[in-house]
Amino acid sequence: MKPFLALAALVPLAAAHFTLDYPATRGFDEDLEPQFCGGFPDVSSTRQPFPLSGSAPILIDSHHPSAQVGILISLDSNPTSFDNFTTTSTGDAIPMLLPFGQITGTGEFCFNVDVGSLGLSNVTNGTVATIQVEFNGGDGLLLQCTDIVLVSDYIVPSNVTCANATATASASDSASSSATATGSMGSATSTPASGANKVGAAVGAVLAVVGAGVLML
Ligand SMILES: *[C@@H]1O[C@H](CO)[C@@H](O)[C@H](O)[C@H]1NC(C)=O
Ligand SMILES: *[C@@H]1O[C@H](CO)[C@@H](O)[C@H](O)[C@H]1NC(C)=O
Ligand SMILES: *[C@@H]1O[C@H](CO)[C@@H](O)[C@H](O)[C@H]1NC(C)=O
Ligand SMILES: *[C@@H]1O[C@H](CO)[C@@H](O)[C@H](O)[C@H]1NC(C)=O
Ligand SMILES: *[C@@H]1O[C@H](CO)[C@@H](O)[C@H](O)[C@H]1NC(C)=O
Ligand SMILES: [Cu+2]
Repeated sequence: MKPFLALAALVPLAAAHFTLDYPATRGFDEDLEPQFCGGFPDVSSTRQPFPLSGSAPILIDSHHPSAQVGILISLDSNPTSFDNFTTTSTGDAIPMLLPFGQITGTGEFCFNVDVGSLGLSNVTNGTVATIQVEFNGGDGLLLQCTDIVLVSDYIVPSNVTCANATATASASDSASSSATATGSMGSATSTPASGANKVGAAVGAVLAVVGAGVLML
């Protein structure tokens, strides 16, 4: 009973976070968002088409006044671990689809990515993939996944608007900042190539923060 009450008390901290809006997320549950694929480990039954090559938008909505954002891609049909987003089944390294960078302001953000630019072998029309967005707005690492099929010359729907919100930082959001978690992601920014280890460290930091919250009551 007591741990349950403690977690309920933490909910206001989690009330901000972020959503993945395009390609559509597997699912969103703000309490599960720190988990692998945002707590939705199962592949979607239908995959969304996504450009095989050329610039393509990924849209998120940030509810934190500033955040670190990085984007990973896995070519496995059913990725089950962060390893599957850093290494192919044949052992080749997968570069980040978008290296970690800083965004400032709340609202919609658009990141232009190009799967073709990664130079991955055997990626052709019809290859399946999963994109995982990593986000840290100061309350720990948060994750969202989307399942796609890569299609030649695919045109993204015209209602997918690639634009960034202007900064509208709110005072209540900044209260959720956690120096510990921000520090972990800060170091990931400078060394994107070792992202997998940093992800583990950041997830550990989140669990430590949650654990501390439980112990305090
Ligand atoms: C996914 O990662 C796990 C280890 O985390 C590994 O056992 C598995 O072989 C990987 N899948 C593929 C298809 O590479
Ligand atoms: C590419 O596909 C070929 C034929 O299916 C296979 O032999 C080869 O191992 C694959 N290469 C990689 C890097 O996956
Ligand atoms: C790519 O695959 C789609 C669906 O399978 C097909 O409709 C399309 O013609 C293919 N495009 C090319 C350039 O092969
Ligand atoms: C675009 O329109 C489709 C329906 O045509 C809708 O399902 C989708 O959510 C819209 N996407 C965005 C980003 O508004
Ligand atoms: C939005 O901001 C991100 C991060 O600064 C940047 O990478 C992206 O190009 C921007 N998108 C647009 C449409 O300006
Ligand atoms: Cu949050």
